[in-house]
Amino acid sequence: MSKYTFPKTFFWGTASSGPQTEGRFDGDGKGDSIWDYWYAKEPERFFNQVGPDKASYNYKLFKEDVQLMKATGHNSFRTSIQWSRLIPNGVGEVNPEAVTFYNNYIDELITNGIEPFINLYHFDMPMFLQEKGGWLNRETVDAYVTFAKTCFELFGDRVKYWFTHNEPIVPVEGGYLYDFHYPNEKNFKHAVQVGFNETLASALAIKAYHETQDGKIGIILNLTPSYPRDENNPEDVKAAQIADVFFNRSFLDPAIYGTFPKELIAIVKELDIVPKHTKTDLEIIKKNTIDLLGINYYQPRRIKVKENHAEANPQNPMPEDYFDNYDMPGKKMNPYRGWEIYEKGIYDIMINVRDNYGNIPCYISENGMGVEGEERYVNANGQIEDDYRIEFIKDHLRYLHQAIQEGANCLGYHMWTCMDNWSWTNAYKNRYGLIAVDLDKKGKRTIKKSGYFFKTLADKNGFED
Ligand code: BGP
Repeated sequence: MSKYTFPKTFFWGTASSGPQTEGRFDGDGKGDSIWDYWYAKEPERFFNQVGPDKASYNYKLFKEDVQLMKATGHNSFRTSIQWSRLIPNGVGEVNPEAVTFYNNYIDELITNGIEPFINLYHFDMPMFLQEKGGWLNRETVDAYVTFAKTCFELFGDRVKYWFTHNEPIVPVEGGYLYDFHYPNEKNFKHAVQVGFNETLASALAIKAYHETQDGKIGIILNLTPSYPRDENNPEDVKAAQIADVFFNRSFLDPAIYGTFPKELIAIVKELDIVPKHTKTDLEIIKKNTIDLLGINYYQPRRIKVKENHAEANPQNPMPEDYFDNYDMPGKKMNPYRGWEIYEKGIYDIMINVRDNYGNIPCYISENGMGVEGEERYVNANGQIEDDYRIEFIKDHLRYLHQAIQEGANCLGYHMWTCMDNWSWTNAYKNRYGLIAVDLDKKGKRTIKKSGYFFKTLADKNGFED
């Protein structure tokens, strides 16, 4: 029998976000985000045409939710403050209903012994700012910094773990390269500008935080280890390194070292798509780096040298002009999400951070498995028996444990997610929660088998098998 015990004070919990859980209700004063706008405009882009309007009713049910977090072993929990809820137009008036809601939610968590981790931006641009260009517009950076400062002033006395962004590469990919977020552009130049402005906004928020507050501030990145098809083929290896630069190091390097990878700089120069910036911007990015790294891990990236040149269009360059994705035979898949499951990736990320990023304090800020049709696993007592999720957790934790044994500075493990929630255009297709949400019964909650497993895991600070 093997025993996996994690460090004392390890963070056990889950992550979620405001737009995916809260919902919108009469009198709450929330303004439109890009999601409210896009859903109203093109509901058919969302699975079963379900929008973000009710989400998981967390705005109404947060007290019950905190009790359920306790029942499932949480000592910490992440959510995000919706910018368009706190400041409905993105700039200007603060919404008093939002202040009351977030104060009550944060206080409820703390009273129940759950450390709140708060993220500032989770894909949810206020529509008012998007109309003026969103992250393409430098004014959005200033508006974001004001939003961040407002959050620190209002909640910083109690919240000691802050994050500037969740997965900042995703708005770049979804909104400006691959058409899965509003504004659905395919424009590499814009994509690069958006990424740069997000990085600058993050550094400015970190600066403001360190000047006035005493907790920790970081960023949450979805790291997708980039594996070459053939490790002995230098061309495959080079292609995998370029994919790593685009999708991981583009945010990881500035977050930790305050600089952009030289390979990335060379490519944007070659393509003449260097983002607009000043010398001062670069100094700000250089000086204001993170205290703590959140790592979301779902899937690796398999890469081979570019073989298919036919699709490249010089008028409209794309990252894929530099590599091909490799469909590795025999890989283990989550068929519902279409993502590969590769447990050792979590270990490889940790070792990379240990060896190449100064072993900065980090934690797993998301890891999880979205499954469609979980109703078929309901037992006679109404509980979903999601043994596949329990196996998924254990399979990843064994590798995480090994990395910690080998010196990785990992402070915790958060699952995605607590309650089943609204997954952007996938809406409620794939369920990720430790707790089921019945949308036909106004969000009625039922703890899944994995929720009870997680409670034991957290109580014992590990598991045996
Ligand atoms: C991450 C996001 C989450 C969440 C999760 C699951 O990328 O931070 O917001 O949604 O992935 O992915 P999806 O909802 O696309 O299935």
